[in-house]
Amino acid sequence: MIANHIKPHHQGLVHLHNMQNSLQPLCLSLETLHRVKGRMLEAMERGLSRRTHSHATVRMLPAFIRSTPDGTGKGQAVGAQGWGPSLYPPQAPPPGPVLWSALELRCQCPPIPAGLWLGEGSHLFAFLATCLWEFLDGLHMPQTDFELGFSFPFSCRQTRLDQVSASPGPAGGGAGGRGGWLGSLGRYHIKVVAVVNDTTGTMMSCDANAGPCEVGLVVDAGTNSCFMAEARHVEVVEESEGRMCVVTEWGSFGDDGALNDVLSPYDHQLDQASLNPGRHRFEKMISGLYLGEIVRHILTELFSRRTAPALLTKGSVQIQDILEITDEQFGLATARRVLRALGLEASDQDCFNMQQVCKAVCIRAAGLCAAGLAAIVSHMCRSRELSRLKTSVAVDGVVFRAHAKFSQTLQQLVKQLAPECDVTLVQAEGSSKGIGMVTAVASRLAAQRLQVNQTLGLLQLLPASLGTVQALLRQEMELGLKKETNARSSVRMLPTYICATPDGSERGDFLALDLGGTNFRVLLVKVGSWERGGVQIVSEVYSIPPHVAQGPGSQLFDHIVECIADFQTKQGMMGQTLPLGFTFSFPCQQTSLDQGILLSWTKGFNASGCVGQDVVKLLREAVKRKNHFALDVVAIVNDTVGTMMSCGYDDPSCEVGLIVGTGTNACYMEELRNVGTLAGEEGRMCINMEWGAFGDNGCLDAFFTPFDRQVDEASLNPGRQRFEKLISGMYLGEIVRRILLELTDKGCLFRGHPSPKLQTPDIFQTKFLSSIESDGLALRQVCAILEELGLHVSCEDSVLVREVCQVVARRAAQLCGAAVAAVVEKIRENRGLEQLAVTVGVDGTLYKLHPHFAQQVQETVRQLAPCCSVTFLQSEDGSGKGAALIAAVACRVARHQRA
Ligand code: 0WK
Ligand code: BGC
Repeated sequence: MIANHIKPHHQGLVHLHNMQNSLQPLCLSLETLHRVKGRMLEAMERGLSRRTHSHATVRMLPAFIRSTPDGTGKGQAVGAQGWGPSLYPPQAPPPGPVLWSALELRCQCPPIPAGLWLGEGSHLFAFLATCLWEFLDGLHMPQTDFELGFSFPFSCRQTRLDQVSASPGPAGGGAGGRGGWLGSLGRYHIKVVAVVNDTTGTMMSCDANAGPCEVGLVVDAGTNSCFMAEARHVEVVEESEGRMCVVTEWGSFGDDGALNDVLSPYDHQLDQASLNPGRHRFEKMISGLYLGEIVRHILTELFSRRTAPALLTKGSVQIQDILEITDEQFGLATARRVLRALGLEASDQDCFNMQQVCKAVCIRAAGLCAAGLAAIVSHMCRSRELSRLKTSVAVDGVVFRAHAKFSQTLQQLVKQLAPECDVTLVQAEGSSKGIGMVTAVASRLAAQRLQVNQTLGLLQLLPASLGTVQALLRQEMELGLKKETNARSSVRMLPTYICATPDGSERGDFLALDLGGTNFRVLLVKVGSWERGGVQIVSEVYSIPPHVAQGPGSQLFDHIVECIADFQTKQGMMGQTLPLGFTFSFPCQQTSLDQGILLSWTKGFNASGCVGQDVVKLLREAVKRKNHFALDVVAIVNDTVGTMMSCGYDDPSCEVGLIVGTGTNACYMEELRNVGTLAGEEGRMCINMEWGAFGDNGCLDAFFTPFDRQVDEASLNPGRQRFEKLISGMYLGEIVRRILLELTDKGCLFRGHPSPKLQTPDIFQTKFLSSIESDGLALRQVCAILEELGLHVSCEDSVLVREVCQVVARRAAQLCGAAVAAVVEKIRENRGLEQLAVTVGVDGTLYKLHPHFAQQVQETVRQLAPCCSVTFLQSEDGSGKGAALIAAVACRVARHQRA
């Protein structure tokens, strides 16, 4: 496909047949290029994989650049570029120190003495430092502190954007280098913020407004490429979120023999005579340092009958000559000049043949480059699970710039080799601007990280702080248990009149209501022997609309009665009066099992005329009002108690009930002797802690961040349920939203532009946290959630939003864990045990559905209560079952008392 264009011209020294024979090995069919692309993809995978990375030929080195310019980079930075003998034609910005500020470029270009390339590395770096110093002096600027971006076009293993270890490179750059060669330079303080490969500088020099440019390609003395990979595929780095620029170092592709069937005899000759035989095989077929030698080897073969010393001299054919010779207009004249310089008196035919040879060598280089580039864009398309990828590729280097046909061939072949990708080649404005961009992006990201750490640092709790919360809760528990101090405690430690857990002898059918969580449920619970299947439940979910939850109390209880009636009708139970257990998930002061005075509403409820009332009475009054049926309420229980009972039915060592859902709370079996608000010394009683109100007396103020205060002030019950507002599902989304607004305001998110939706209270639901944090969710889906909120989202935005969600949810889980640790430690001490084994029955959507919450609670409990082995048992049937079991126990006890 590539070289079949040789037409006979004046019959010269070389027979047409010989020409075709000599150039045949350079002819690569599309099919061959597809094969090369396939092998490049495999080599890239090996480079990305932690298992095969160390011996991969295409090393896929992470560059620690996580984003490409978004047009907001600003500031002033110094760039320094050091590399081998200058290959740059006059119009390109020369190597050497540059000053970059807001797209203004100033530079200086001292030639680097060749000797320094093969000498002591420290000498080379000392030379570069001196250049920079002189350059800065030349600027006559008062400023002495500069941030520096350093383009170092050799393969480097980076551990951070500003930290590298250089491995010996091919392009004459033998000297080893370290990033630490700067610091204070006379009166200047230079902070190296970025060391970048020239491919990265090239990619970053793309104009941000020209659409995504996520690939950099250099075809100069050497050749190399980089692209923005999915971080989770770059296994050698910890980061798994967002993107990570990877420098392929594709020059060494084929060093393992993968290109043996593509290499021509000229390539082998060149390689044998090179500084590093057997290495950098791909580079030696493509880049400017070698194309001259390939041409010379072919000419040596073609003019074998007339050899001149110059023709046999290595390096006697220069890349500039080759590039000029391929020029349709002036090429033949240059060919004559070069052949004469090689000691050959050339005919027109010889010049024409020389031109064909140069074209064939360059076209093959373009073809191989296209196969490599196609592999990269296909990999990006696949790893992002896209059906079509659209990206620009920034290209730099003398071979690409000076050879018009090279870029055309490259563009055409990439289209054929990667038809699923829409690739635009963009000639880069030189990597100097790119380095400025990298430095600007690096300092922008560094500044942002500082802001983010400051903001999120407020929510990060050290083990000592969690220990303090544990101790403070214990203190409040003790206050709450004592009659004299109960009123002072923020944790009301409410007796529930539950002294025993089910013993399995309970039998019968019971009605149960479950109010106070996400859903209101009516349940029919049949309690039978284990043999007969134990407990069977039929239930129906009903909603409690906000206007009912926050309207007149009578309306709320009428609504409840309507739901019961609907349920009984559906179950064909009309006319039956079953004992009923009422799970009422709000703080109630009980004086018996079937009487509970509502102390305050919480969560989204605020029905009037209920606080201070016996809610069982309110329910009975509604039943009378509605006159649909009779009701036999035998027990009112808190959802924590219902949950403990429900789990206790399967696991008798379940003595703690925990809810982390819309609200949060816990109960546990306390020694009656410790319950100062009740008479009696023997036995135990279940205490509903109402820990949601922990801190309402100010004891937790040190832990409230400005975001927590904002959420509290905007809530239905400011100043109350402070602990709940740090932990439960009703509030976490709102805390996240307020942090996102703060970070947007600081320019760290969404380019500083919040959407109207994001400014709407309660719009960021807690379920978003669970989905955003779920491991399998690709960032693209995080973007989708945020775009739903009318936001323009970048990859980094998604990563940061996920981090905010993680920090808020982790704090909630840790605080919850500290509270559970306080409870189980209390039980252990109550019983004077060295070690306590206990089960905690848990329910609540946040605990059950958040991907990491449960595990983080358990981890915290293990740390803070090492003498307790705590099993967390998730309740399957909710607390309605528990309420029915409590009703069953109450009926059993009542029957025995009547007997
Ligand atoms: C299910 C229980 C119910 C409790 C709820 C809490 O059956 O009593 O109130 O869990 O979780 P939420 O629905 O608030 O997430
Ligand atoms: C209520 C508790 C309830 C908890 C979990 C809190 O708001 O005060 O009674 O147990 O939510 O639903």
